[in-house]
Amino acid sequence: MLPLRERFPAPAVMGVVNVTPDSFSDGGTFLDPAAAIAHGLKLAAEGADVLDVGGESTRPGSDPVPLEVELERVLPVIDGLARQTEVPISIDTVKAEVAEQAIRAGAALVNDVTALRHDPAMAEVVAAAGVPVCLMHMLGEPKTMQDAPQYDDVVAEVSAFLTERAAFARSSGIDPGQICVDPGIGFGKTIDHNLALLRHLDRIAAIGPPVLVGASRKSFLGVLTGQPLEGRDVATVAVNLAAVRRGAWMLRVHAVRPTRDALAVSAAIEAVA
Ligand code: HH2
Repeated sequence: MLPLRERFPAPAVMGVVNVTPDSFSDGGTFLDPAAAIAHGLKLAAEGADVLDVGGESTRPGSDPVPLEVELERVLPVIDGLARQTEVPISIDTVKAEVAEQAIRAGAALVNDVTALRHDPAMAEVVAAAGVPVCLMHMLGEPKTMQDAPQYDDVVAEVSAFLTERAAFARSSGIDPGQICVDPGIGFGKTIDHNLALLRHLDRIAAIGPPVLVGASRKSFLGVLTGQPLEGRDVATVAVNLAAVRRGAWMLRVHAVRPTRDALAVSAAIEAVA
């Protein structure tokens, strides 16, 4: 399989399709499979390179979702999208069983916010299917991760974690070219931690694997701008342009159009001799 960087040349865009009643930014909006599929097709038409389907919220304070419930939410959406668009589908899950069934239904990437730590069977499922995997940093668990996150040096610690996880993924038989890493903006991080990771994203990129960044509509943008959730897409674009300049490869966003437009303008300027 083509390495991720060649298959999805930077800067690539991942559109979020949350099939949950409680996601922080769009919970409940797309719980009906038909609505979720229609939303995914809209994001594909707007230029998403990947559609990330998730059935379990990982917002701060959220509770885990039982296996059967998660499967019921994501499988019809993945199946429907896979039939109606060529855009590859990613499954956002920490459960090996969900990943396995999602891949059978048409998913082509696994996005694991625990970086293969939650479910001991996950690495094997990914390796056996030969699909790409995203390894994300999270301090603690969603239920408690924002209580009082502390680091001596957040960039160094997140870099060391992602380096170790990428080595673990390789040692589990996952193709090195199919691994990407993610600093996990908002996952056990204060505003200052998020900003430091974005400011020094080049150090995360220097680890080696392509870097995914998921800052879309997150609460630190609300604090910085005073905007409610629905007003954070301009701030999201600003973060994403800064991230791309520092080496981000793929941007995970709820609104694909604004990020695509900003990237087009930025690329046109950079292309001038
Ligand atoms: N953020 C969220 C979920 N999955 N995956 C990666 N790789 N990186 C992220 O930053 C990331 C992620 C949280 O955002 P969202 O899906 O909108 O909310 P929720 O978890 O509440 O469904």
